Parts: sequence; C-alpha cells; structure tokens
Amino acid sequence: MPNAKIGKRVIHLDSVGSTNEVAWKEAEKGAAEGLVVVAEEQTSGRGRLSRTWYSPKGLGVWMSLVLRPGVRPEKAPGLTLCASVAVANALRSLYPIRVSIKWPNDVMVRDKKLCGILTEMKATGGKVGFVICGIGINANQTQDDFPPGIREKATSILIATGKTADRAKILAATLEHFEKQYSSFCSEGIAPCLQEWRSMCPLFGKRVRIKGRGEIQEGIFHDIDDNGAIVLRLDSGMHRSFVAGDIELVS
Ligand code: BT5
Repeated sequence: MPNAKIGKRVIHLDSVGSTNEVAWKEAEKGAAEGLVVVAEEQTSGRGRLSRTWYSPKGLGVWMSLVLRPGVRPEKAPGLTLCASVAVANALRSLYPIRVSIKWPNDVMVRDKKLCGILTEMKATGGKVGFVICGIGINANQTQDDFPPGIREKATSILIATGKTADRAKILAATLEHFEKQYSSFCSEGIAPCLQEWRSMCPLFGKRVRIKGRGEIQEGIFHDIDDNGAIVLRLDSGMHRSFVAGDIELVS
C-alpha cells in the first residue's frame, strides 16, 4: 500500500508475554506511530479487566499497533471500533464467512468469538500520548485446541471455513484495512467508522443486558455514540450510555 504508515516497521517475535506489553515499552521509548509487534505465541496474553487471552503458538495472529492519534483521551476507545471494522473487512475480503461485531471489542462468526481487541492508552494532561491497539485473531485452532470454558464460545478461521488459514495474509489484510479506518478516524473523526460498524452489529434494536462496573442493566440497544459508548433505552424510556462492559442478548 503506497504511503502506508501502519506496519512500516514490524517487530516479529517468537514467544512473548504480551505483544501489548512489548508495544507499550517501545512506545515509551519513542517508537514511531505505526509500529506493529507480532508474536507467534503469547504466554500471558491479556484481555480486558485482567482476563486471559489464549494465544497458542503458530495458531493465530497476535499483534499490537502503536498509534499516536492527536485526539482527546475520551475519543481513544473509538479506535477499538476502527480495529473491529478493519478486522471484519479484512476477514470478509479473504474468506466466505459471515462476520459480525459485538460491542465493544469482539469480532464474531456464528455467535462465536473469532477475534478480541484490547485498546490501552497513555494519557497525560488531557492529551493522548500513545495508544496500543492489541488484536488477537484465531486462525488455525480446532475446537479441541481451545481450553474448556473458552471452547464453547470461541471459533477460528479453520473451524469456520474448514480450511487452513494463511496467517500472513490475515495480518497483511488487517493492517491494510486498519490503515484506511485509522486515516479516516484521524481526519474525519469516528463518524465514517460508526456507519460501517452499525451495519455489522446485529444487536441494534434488540434487548440486551450489560454487565459492567459493578452493575447489571437491561435495555434496548439504541445506538453507539461518538466516543464508542453504547446507548441503551431503559424501560423507563430514558437513554443511558455505557463506556465499558460486556453485553449479552436477553432472550
Ligand atoms: C479481549 O478481551 O477480547 C481482548 C483480547 C485481546 C488479545 C490481543 S492478542 C494481542 C494483544 N496482546 C495481548 O496481550 N492482548 C492483545 P475480553 O473481551 O475481556 O475477552 C477475554 C475473554 O475471551 C476471556 O475471558 C475468555 O473467555 C475469552 N478468550 C480467551 N482467549 C480466547 C481466544 N483465543 N479466542 C476466543 N475467546 C477467547
């Protein structure tokens, strides 16, 4: 891709605790925007809220991007949405699978999690110093490769298509699509991304339960706002937004 910024420099490691940690350290040392840290295996792969991200050797794409967007800290969670749209578009371009997005950070195939995103940032004085966008995509696991507890909720490209996936192609396509999302995020804000995001999220208008910050709330999935927060219409008729949490469909 001409003038590509994302992936201009790539650090490829064999085994690492977490690519987000390595990328964070590189960013602290002054790494330029667009650095990608990718590993064959993560021994302490992380999800949100200190959860574990299972990242076995050679079976997925485990990577982190160093970003330096000139935005206020409250806008940074929008980058999770940019990344999920980029992953969904990349996978759709490569494979005949129906990919959807689940707020805030999951890319799903047939209601199972194929990819998770962990966006972390360093901010000082109301300004973003850097953002680390960690992306984990399951490529070639069989169902038995996932540990119990995750097995029922997870999928991979191999499981979804029946064919071995080319991890290098997934990586390249994801970076290419992320570059597009990121440059529009930086120049036009989150609106173009949200338009695509909305078309990929099947939960709009559905009754959902959100669990987060010590509370559980039910309501209708009304919208997603400019900061990437979910807006629920509560039974009282009031609208309320949540910046973090986990959602599930209420059947
Ligand atoms: C996430 O957290 O989904 C964020 C995952 C981010 C992983 C990337 S890999 C590169 C970079 N380096 C890191 O250390 N992390 C990032 P969350 O929404 O909290 O989901 C975590 C939950 O997903 C776990 O508690 C499990 O239930 C489930 N899970 C763990 N490993 C999984 C996997 N490989 N596939 C599907 N689900 C998984």
